[in-house]
Amino acid sequence: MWNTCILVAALTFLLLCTSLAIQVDYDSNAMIIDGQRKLIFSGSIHYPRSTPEMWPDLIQKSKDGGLDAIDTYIFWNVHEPRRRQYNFEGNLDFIKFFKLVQQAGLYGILRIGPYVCAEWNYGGFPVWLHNINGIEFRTDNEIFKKEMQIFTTKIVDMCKEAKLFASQGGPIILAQIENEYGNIMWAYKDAGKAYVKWCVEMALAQNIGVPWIMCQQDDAPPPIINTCNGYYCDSFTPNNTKSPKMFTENWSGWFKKWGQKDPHRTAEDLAYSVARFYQAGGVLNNYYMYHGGTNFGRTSGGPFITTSYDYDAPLDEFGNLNQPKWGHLKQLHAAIKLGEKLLTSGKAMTKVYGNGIHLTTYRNDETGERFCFLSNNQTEEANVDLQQDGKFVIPAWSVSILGGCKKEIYNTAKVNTQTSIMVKKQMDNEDEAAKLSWVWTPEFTKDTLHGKGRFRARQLIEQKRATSDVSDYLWYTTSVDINGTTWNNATLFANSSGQVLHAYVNGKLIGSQSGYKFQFQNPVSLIPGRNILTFLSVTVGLQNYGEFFDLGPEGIAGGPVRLTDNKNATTIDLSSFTWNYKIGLNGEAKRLHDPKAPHARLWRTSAELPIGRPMTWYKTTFKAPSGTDPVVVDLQGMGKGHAWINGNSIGRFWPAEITDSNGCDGECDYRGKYKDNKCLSNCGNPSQRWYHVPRSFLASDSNTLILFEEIGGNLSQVSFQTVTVGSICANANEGNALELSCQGGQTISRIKFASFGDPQGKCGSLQKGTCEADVSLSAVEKACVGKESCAIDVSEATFGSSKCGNITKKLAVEAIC
Ligand SMILES: *[C@@H]1O[C@H](CO)[C@@H](O)[C@H](O)[C@H]1NC(C)=O
Ligand SMILES: *[C@@H]1O[C@H](CO)[C@@H](O)[C@H](O)[C@H]1NC(C)=O
Ligand SMILES: *[C@@H]1O[C@H](CO)[C@@H](O)[C@H](O)[C@H]1NC(C)=O
Ligand SMILES: *[C@@H]1O[C@H](CO)[C@@H](O)[C@H](O)[C@H]1NC(C)=O
Ligand SMILES: *[C@@H]1O[C@H](CO)[C@@H](O)[C@H](O)[C@H]1NC(C)=O
Ligand SMILES: *[C@@H]1O[C@H](CO)[C@@H](O)[C@H](O)[C@H]1NC(C)=O
Ligand SMILES: *[C@@H]1O[C@H](CO)[C@@H](O)[C@H](O)[C@H]1NC(C)=O
Ligand SMILES: *[C@@H]1O[C@H](CO)[C@@H](O)[C@H](O)[C@H]1NC(C)=O
Ligand SMILES: CC(=O)N[C@H]1CO[C@H](CO)[C@@H](O)[C@@H]1O
Repeated sequence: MWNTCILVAALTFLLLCTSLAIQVDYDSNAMIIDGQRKLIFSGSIHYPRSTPEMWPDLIQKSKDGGLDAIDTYIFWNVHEPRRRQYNFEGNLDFIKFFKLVQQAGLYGILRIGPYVCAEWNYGGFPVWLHNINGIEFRTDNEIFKKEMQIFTTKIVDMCKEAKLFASQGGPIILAQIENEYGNIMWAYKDAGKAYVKWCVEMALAQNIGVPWIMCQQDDAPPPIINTCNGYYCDSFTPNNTKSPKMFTENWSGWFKKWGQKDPHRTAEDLAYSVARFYQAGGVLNNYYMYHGGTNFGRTSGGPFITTSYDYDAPLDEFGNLNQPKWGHLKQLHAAIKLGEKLLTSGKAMTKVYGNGIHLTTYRNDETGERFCFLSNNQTEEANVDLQQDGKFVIPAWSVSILGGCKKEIYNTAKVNTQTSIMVKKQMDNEDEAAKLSWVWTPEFTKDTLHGKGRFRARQLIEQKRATSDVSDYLWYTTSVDINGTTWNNATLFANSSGQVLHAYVNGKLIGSQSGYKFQFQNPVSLIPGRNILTFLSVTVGLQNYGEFFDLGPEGIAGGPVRLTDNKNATTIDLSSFTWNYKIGLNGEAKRLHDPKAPHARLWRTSAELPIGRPMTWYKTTFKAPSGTDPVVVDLQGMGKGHAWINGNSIGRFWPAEITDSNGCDGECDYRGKYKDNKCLSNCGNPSQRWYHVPRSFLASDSNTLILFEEIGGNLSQVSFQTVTVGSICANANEGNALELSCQGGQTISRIKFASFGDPQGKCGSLQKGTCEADVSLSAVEKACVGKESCAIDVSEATFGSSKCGNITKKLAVEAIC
């Protein structure tokens, strides 16, 4: 009976606890949550960059990877697309996202901003905000501050209502106001300082019961915690000595722009950065990103950020494990957590050995317990003699974590996780995939090409001002009368502030150009009398970073636009002519992207499908690939435009934007400071060829893909594929276990290579060394073939003698899923 009583009491206590306040506190060495001193591993997952159907899996994989917390920004412009009209549906339901985080038993970090940067369209600001008279962003401006306060309060109130703050028993342990303002504050002078002060007061008055942070804001007054963003934050210390050391954006990789190669940050270097941070007293590390995801719709920032926001994060764009990064970090988190008690006590001593060798010892003087980090920041391996604790070899640019300061339990440069090489698989029935049958319809352009618009002005209006960013597209058109003469040798000049410009004379496309800011110049021929000039100006994501970035013009803002007759050097400045404007495409107004819209008769079936035709809509139907692996559409051959699946945007596409063919050669060396031009791949290819089609956008039977092609494309290679693990490779030293696994229910079908001895080379080109055990291949085949995952003890007990003599042997395997 007595036991039952305790049990009932304990259960009641648990039930009570779930709805009770969780106290979040901190000091310089720990986050203190309900009295427990903790180190926090956090990862950024931005809810609008995936789908609600993906969230539970992404969150679970984060937890399995050893994270304690999930961090997200809040994206103002998608939540308030029109002033005071809010949207929190579907993948904008951040409340549901945080509830799932809570259900998984993780903490949440709420980064409201509401300026977020994030390679997000206009840094998260709605464009209507820009168009309010008298407003000035991110400074001591009453109109801006009022709008920012209204939005911040709305988000805080929604969280409070859903009881999401830890102080209410919810998951959110930290909240952030503003974002990296310290980087650009100089430009706002005293008004910037007043603004920061206001941000702090406004945030504190929200009364959320958990600490507020500001990143890159070294003058943040207490109790606001200033945090660090970057590739490395080991040398960062918050100004307030009471604040914990937090790394809010440790960039796990990098984002990509149209035309740029694929960035890659190695698992070894990312682990090095994180281990160095905790070695130097770090308390909270947040991976930016842990899952990058996809810029659906027109959400990508820029200009020129790609639709994929993969970021080379531990979870790839589609939610697959990015191995070995995910597994290598999981082991790092587990290793550091072994020292959590000692690390959060803050009793640390660092001994510098010279040559970039640092030994940091955390110690409990009462019990004598110790935990060590031994780091080497040089590009050569080093031998260190720790006397009675032993001799250690520390690989170049690495950190060893030493349990009890005696035993290496982890080294950031020794990767013991499999490498998974992801592949794109054609649909089972390839014939069917090849046989996508298309219908098409031209974008109706006769109106604007004939000089008609919806409103007019005697000036060249800035694009955001004209469109409020409801579309990427803005038409500018005017006419010029050259009277009785012919200008058969003339030049059209237009000064554009970006990002893409198509120019038409008398209904004919004469040239296109793209860039940040550029001067379009093209030969033209004008007929006697009236000539019509039309420009289609296109944005590809609005700027998201920099001081006064919000004021950066887009489109043919102010021009000038000029026509020059080269024969007699006469120039007409058209800048203050009467210009007719039209916002958006006719197809957008007609909702051509929506297969449910009643336009059946618009779509043409013709034996000859137009190829390379600009301004064309295409439509096809297809069956969803079977299985659960993520789906992509391969748009190789297409030019530039926008794609929709069953009416849902999967983002802009631009396969015609090819990357530079140089700069991908050479070994990817993890050693030395990471830069975003290191370890690049995908040279000379479309910068983005595959586009994510979330499974939840698909119906089991028939689905519709609609493309708007702006510059001309060739549909013959468009197909649906799935993304899955192709081959997997792993290495493990004698005495460890080697683990392999496929995904999505696939099994290991074949062992391509296995050698227990001194194998050489890397994944894809592994080779036998000077010696190996005879049964290497057969033993691995026996353990793994036909299984989804397997583990092998790497020892002579498993393999028999390797005939290698007195060396540390290792097992290397390449298998096919
Ligand atoms: C905070 O520290 C930085 C250098 O770490 C220094 O430049 C800055 O002036 C300090 N700010 C305040 C408000 O103390
Ligand atoms: C390595 O550490 C030393 C201090 O021991 C420091 O002076 C040096 O700048 C560091 N080098 C790199 C590449 O971080
Ligand atoms: C053509 O004639 C009109 C009317 O006289 C005049 O305004 C215009 O400037 C002339 N165009 C050119 C190119 O000379
Ligand atoms: C083009 O426009 C920019 C403003 O976006 C202006 O600074 C520049 O002087 C203009 N260039 C020319 C050639 O007029
Ligand atoms: C156009 O006129 C310029 C200036 O007179 C001349 O140099 C050029 O050769 C001409 N081009 C053509 C195609 O006639
Ligand atoms: C130059 O061209 C303009 C506009 O077409 C015309 O009015 C003028 O007479 C021409 N001048 C000469 C010298 O040909
Ligand atoms: C379209 O692409 C296919 C496949 O790459 C190619 O065979 C064909 O020639 C292309 N058509 C045109 C008109 O370029
Ligand atoms: C093997 O190497 C270890 C360490 O180098 C050494 O202590 C041991 O005596 C060697 N054993 C043999 C049989 O050579
Ligand atoms: C805040 C910070 O450390 N930013 C750095 C991040 O890394 C890039 C590239 O190395 C640097 O240019 C930034 O200064």
